[in-house]
Amino acid sequence: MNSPVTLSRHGDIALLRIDNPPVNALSPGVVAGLVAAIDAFEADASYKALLLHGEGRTFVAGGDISSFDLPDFTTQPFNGTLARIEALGRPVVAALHGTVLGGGLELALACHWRVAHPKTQLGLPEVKLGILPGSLGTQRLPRVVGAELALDLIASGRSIGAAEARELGLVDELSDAAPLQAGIAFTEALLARGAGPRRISERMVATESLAPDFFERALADAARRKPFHPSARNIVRAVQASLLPFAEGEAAEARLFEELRVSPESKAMRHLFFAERLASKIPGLPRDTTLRPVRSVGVLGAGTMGGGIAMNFANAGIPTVLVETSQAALDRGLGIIRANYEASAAKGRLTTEQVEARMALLRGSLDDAALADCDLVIEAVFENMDLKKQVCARLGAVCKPGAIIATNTSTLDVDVLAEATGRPADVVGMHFFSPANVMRLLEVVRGAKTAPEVLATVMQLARTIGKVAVVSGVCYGFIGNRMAEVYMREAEFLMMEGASPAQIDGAVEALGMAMGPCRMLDMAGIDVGAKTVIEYGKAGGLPPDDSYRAVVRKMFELGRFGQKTGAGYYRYDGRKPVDDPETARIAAELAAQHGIARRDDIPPQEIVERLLYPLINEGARILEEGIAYRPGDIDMVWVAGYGFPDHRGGPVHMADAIGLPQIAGRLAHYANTRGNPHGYWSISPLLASLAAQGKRLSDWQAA
Ligand code: 3H9
Repeated sequence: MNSPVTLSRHGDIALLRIDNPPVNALSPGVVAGLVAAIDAFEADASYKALLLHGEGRTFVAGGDISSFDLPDFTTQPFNGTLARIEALGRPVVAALHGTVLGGGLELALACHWRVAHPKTQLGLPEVKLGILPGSLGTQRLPRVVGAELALDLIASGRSIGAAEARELGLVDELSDAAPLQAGIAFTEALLARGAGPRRISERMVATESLAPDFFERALADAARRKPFHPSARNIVRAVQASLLPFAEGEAAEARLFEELRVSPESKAMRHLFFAERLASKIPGLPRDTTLRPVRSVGVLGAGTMGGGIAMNFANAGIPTVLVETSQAALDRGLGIIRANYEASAAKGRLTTEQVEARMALLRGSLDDAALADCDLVIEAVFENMDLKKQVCARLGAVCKPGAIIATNTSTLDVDVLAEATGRPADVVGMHFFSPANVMRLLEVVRGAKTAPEVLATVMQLARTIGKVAVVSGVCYGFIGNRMAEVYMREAEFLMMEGASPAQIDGAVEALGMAMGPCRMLDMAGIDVGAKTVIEYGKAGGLPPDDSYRAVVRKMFELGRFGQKTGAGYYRYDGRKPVDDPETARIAAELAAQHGIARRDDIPPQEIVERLLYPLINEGARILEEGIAYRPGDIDMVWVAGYGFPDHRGGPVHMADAIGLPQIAGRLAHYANTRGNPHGYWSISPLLASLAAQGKRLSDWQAA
């Protein structure tokens, strides 16, 4: 097999080319190729310099993440090669372009000189994988930019542009030329002026401006802000070790890296890296499916959802029209959008010009006819089947042929809505999550008749607007809300049995959930949640059980709509939720009404199991019914849409970590101890069978 690394000659310069598509990741083959190339370079004294460059769209985007799980994985061969590169007695230049990330930047830092295309992005994003730069990034970067900035860059994982890198001395020169040409010109100029090797490892980290307790405070800060991510703490320790002699820092980094590589947190986050990329691939849909152009978007409904949805497109530079039924509603919707943008500007995230440019892309109308020219129209009216059917029928008539019609329903039957348009092939579900301009998840609901190019177009568009798109089949609540339904069911039963919202939320927040179920629904709106339950009841979906979601229905009746009305499950002191005796009273009253026994000592472990195990069980049903294509899609939905902790890798990954026999055993336990009314605790056949075979849910594949 051809090596992904080749060495060729250009006059006196040895050209080392890395060609490992798609991103030139440092696979074992690339590392072996680097070793062979360095051997060849060392053996040929006629070369005056070595120039490294990457073929294709980028230099090197990092270590090969898929190799980190190999049983014999070690950074040693690569790190040893970096030491050899840096030690070479003739100048070594890296010509950078694309995304110079992780091990790619570490490779560049081992070279003596760096020239970059102005569009190059440079960074050490390992923290996003729950690890730290393991090939001397934590040691060389502080020697160039100082410990403070190095810690900021490594701990955040953010990239910087080439111009900033040039100012910081990370890059020596910028060049618009193609990377190889830029590298050759730079190296020839170096040789002409007789410049030789320069080694970062021989420098000292500047410490003059560093506060004496800098690392102590940084460590405390990491522990407080990222309690679930050991990488945050190890990164501080590794950067601190850069103050030691290089070899000692190197040893510290290697130990801290290895600790993280084998940690469950990093495994979970690496799983999510690949799950996110896999989610965009749709079985049976060829990559080259023709896309429909989307140059303009219409959004019907300028409420919280509609406004947030419109912002996504304005942010991506796509002109968007918002249609409402009254001028007041339209003014209000556009006013909220402007206020959101201005809040971002006040925080320095947008300039005033950007605010105005985005607002200029948005226009309002009271007339459906304004939607006639749009390539994509998304309806975002209230979650009510009759209303949505009427709206879909109107859109079917008004939208131009070839336009895509999307519904933002969060639970309703997309096939019914698709038929209502009279052109079901053009219809798809685009379920945004609130706040729609912030949350990364987009559930794309594939109807029975959705045309392949409609699906492919929407998946591509999701990328354009920065969303993680996951395809779901049609069912009540799709992937996310269907699972959330059983989670909320148990939250409410626990409340009626005597647990407070703070106890319920606290139990799962202690695992790292961004927000427990009660705070989540209070924020999304109790009214929204209750109407969904009521609609589901009308459609015949609810179990014949009056105690089912009795709390949310009662709260709705009482006008306790959550944060927006100052009270829901909690009472609100500004935005701060506080336990409300009124909730306890309502829960106790409902318990008495429905004959539910009360306890005042429900342990956190029971709360966790009763919230999460039914949710996992429902996930298994979703897989066996083919609603989700793969287990990782479920994990992405929960991490990107519901604040499920990334260090647990999503509910499916977490279930496998706990062990399916344990989950199945506890579901059976609750069925025995609580009775199994309406099949609440019945185990999904898939979960039961995988548990019995000692298999994992993650390994499951549709037949
Ligand atoms: C590291 O470097 C540790 C070191 O400190 C120590 C050890 C040396 N490995 O995202 P895309 C695949 S840790 C393996 O869709 P884009 C990806 O799965 C690493 N595979 O493209 C996908 O495959 P497929 C530090 C990788 O243009 C394809 O490439 N580096 C890797 O939207 C295209 O990816 C990072 O964390 C990899 N490192 O974005 C950078 N990277 O076609 C991670 C990509 O089969 N990568 N693939 O689905 C990224 O952030 C983005 O991929 C990048 C391109 C910005 C580069």
